[in-house]
Amino acid sequence: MSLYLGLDSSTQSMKALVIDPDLGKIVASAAVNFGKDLPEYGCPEGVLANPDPLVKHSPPQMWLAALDLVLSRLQATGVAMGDIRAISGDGQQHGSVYLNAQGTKILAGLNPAKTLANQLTPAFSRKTSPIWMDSSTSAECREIEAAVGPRLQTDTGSPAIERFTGPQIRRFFKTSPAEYANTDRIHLVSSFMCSVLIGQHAPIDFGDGAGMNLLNLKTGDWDNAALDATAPGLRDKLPPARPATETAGGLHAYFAKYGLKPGVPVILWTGDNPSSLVGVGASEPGVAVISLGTSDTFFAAMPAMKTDPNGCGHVFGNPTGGCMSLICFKNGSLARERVKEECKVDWTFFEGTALVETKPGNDGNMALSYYVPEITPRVMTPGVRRQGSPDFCSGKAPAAVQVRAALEGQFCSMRLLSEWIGQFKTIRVTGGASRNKGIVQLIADIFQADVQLIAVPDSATLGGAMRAAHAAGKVPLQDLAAKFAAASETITPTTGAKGAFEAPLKAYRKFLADVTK
Ligand code: ADP
Ligand code: XUL
Repeated sequence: MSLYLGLDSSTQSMKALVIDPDLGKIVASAAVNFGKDLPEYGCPEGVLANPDPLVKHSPPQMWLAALDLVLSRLQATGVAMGDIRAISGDGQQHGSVYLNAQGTKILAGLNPAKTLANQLTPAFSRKTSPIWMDSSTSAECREIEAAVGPRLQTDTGSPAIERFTGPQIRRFFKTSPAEYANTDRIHLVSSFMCSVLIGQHAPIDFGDGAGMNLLNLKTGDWDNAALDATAPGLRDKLPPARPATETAGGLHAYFAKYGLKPGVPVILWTGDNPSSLVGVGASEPGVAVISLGTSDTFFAAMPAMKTDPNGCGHVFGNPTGGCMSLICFKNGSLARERVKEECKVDWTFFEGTALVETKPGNDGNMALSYYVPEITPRVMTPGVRRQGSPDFCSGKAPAAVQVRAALEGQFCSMRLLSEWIGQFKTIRVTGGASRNKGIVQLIADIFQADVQLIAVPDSATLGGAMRAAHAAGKVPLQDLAAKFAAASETITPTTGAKGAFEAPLKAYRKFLADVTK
């Protein structure tokens, strides 16, 4: 039997999934929720509390504790761990982990009698890891942009962006120069978790590496001007950048305690969005993907590299070769959760009542719900922006009106701000909120596209297992996509919805222009 393991180190959880390509079946899965299962780390939503709303860090030990726990839970399912032939995975993008010179030795000598978190604690030169939700680096972004100029966007795929790793590294160098000097290696979450599995420093792949403002996508190497603009001696602190199809190394003997075979190939990890591109079977151009996880993202494989004229979107490496485009909305699921709490309703209300009791356009009641600083469009001051009736604007409208406004605001913004990526007849949706049929129908109506659901909502985790089977087991990606990522259901636009969203889209275009003035 040849099994393949995918792991996903995301914002709020660590997931594991094992596939059997011969049977075309997922044979086991396990998950660890940081808030519920590891409350000792004080991160109910995966992030440490901080008095500054712009600062969002997580403890890297929490990810290590979650890796130990998810593997023991996977083993407890009774799956034949010894038949796992290769492993790959993905991490939340942009987050970074800082190791001192002891890190290399500690990784190599991992002792199965101790936990990963305990053993690696002395290896961190920066106690906490900035993650993608952080927006504290505006000054550093301006400095990097001034130094590199417009070719930062054309060559690395993005202008300088607060959550990207380069600006985060620059801020660390400026605010903690001694700790920066004491840093021997800087990893992304993805390359860090991969390094732990192999007990040595793993490369960073082109998919996740492109989220750093440091990788030249045209040469496939770190960009000297971007490195110089970020921090001194940075090239020596970064692992090499390599294609996601390469093997990082063999599994460290530490993991034999979970029944895994030491030495099985570990394929380079990538970012969660690039991994989802594979896991939803959209690694060839033509189909767009909407991922409704903690963040909402819209992405697609690109036929040719082009950058966002609005300066919000990105180009990343496609883990199967070439490039992918992406826009990310920080006020995704977490904003929907806030609206749900404020309106004292549940997800079934989002699915039915809210959208049945109101009509497209919401009688002109519009909301742009920025509970935290937003990435797309760039809005640094949080707050819900409302337009419409006096009752609605003072937050007194019925719950159904407020829920529709929040959802229409999110998905009209997504439709308008993804125009540079292209228009798509088919969109695949994934992530936790994709199980909400009300949200999915609204997406079909606003985008005027067929929306396909995939049987496996954890597409990033699945993408890791598929990439392992492809790279190490030589299983063709098309076969894997046909077996694991076929559409389970297609939702078509409601008859008559086309005209219904023309005026609201026009109004949201103006609203968005006003809030970003
Ligand atoms: P991540 O991988 O970023 O940790 P997931 O893809 O697991 O996130 O999605 C988690 C989110 O899914 C939760 O924050 C929750 O708000 C949302 N969610 C779960 N079920 C529903 C539902 N029925 N309707 C809408 N949103 C949901
Ligand atoms: C993408 C982004 C988020 C994170 C967390 O650019 O910042 O989607 O990858 O999911």
